[in-house]
Amino acid sequence: MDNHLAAYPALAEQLAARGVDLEAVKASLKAQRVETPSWGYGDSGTRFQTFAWPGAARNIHEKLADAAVVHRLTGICPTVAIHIPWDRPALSGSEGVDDWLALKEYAAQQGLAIGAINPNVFQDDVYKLGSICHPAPAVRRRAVEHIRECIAIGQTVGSNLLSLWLADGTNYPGQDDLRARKHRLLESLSEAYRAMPPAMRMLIEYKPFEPAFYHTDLADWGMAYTMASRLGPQAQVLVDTGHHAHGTNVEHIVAFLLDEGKLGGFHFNSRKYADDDLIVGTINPFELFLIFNELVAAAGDPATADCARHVAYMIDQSHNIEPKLEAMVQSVLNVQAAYARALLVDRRALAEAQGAGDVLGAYRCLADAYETDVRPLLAQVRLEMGLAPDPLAALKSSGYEAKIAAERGTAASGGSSGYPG
Ligand code: RM4
Ligand code: MN
Ligand code: MN
Repeated sequence: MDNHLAAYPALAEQLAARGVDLEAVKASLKAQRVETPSWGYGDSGTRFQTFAWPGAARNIHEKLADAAVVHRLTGICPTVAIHIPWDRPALSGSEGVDDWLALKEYAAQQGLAIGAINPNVFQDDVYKLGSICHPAPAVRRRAVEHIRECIAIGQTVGSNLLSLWLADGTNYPGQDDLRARKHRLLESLSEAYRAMPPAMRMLIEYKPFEPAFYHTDLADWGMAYTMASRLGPQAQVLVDTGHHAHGTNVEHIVAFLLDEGKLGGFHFNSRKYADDDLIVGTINPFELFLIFNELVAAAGDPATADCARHVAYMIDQSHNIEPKLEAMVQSVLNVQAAYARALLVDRRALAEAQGAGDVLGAYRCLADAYETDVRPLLAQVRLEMGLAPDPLAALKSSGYEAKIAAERGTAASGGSSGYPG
């Protein structure tokens, strides 16, 4: 029997003694959803090199097939975010046309649905000085048209999420007029916003630097929030956990946005230095727990429950030196563990300690939950969901990785860098 599963009865007894409603906790864990990104299944690299991985997915069909394996193992990853044009169906078929409806059907056959649509307005030569903030109207038009195409693709594939990240910014003081760029940004976003159907949400991502090094047009959550507020209720902020200056209190941003009804979603990943896109929860598991602590608290508060319920949880990672499937499953397990721990916080005791000014008593409410070994609980949840208690072991014993390595082979390493798709 699985070791963690064997430890469940003792943990259940301990948690029940702490007053935890185990059935409610397990129900929440079963209802959790995490979206995986198509680009996490393919080869990707740093600025310096892309190392080819045996069997790495080469097109959207292979990416979806791999994502389906992750969903079958974890039970909580039924949707996949796509990047346009990296995931154009035409790039995998011989017909050379994009049949998005067929792609939707292919995903459904795999037990999946297409999730967030990510326009790519950063990989064309014309975008050297920006996309929707570019000084030339013709370039802005091209970028807006691409975003509008992505909205239409979303409608065809049944996705209600438009996830926007811009590489716009400047490298040198004086290079462009900062306020003029802000006006172009709002004008372009407004056009895209008006093109969205009523059920679609625009998630606006921010990032302090890179690829631009002097200023970024959407540098932080306040700027993304301002744009989202100006646009209207269908626009919200996307928090990529790797997109902050060092020392930033990300859970505070999360709490603030939840309270304003403007937290739209996450891009989960870990970072040590910059936008490292490492496996979520590997570098900073306590921060991830504190983020989930805010989400669980907001879900339990009638004033914020609606916003909390609609938050889109997405992984945004690039796996440069690690096995893609194993990395994705590990990411999902880390997100689950953070959520499970946050569900164990004794909120009544926490509120009492806060009200009484018991500074360290309040801290210990969080520490007690964080230090609980939730692996037996998660193994039990998987058992109850009809899954293997250890998804990583199940992946290894399935032989899937060896099978795709044999079938797909290894891409020729050409010294390319960045995201070849
Ligand atoms: C950016 C950002 C976006 C992602 C691109 C590839 O840094 O995180 O979300 O789509 O990278
Ligand atoms: Mn991101
Ligand atoms: Mn990023």
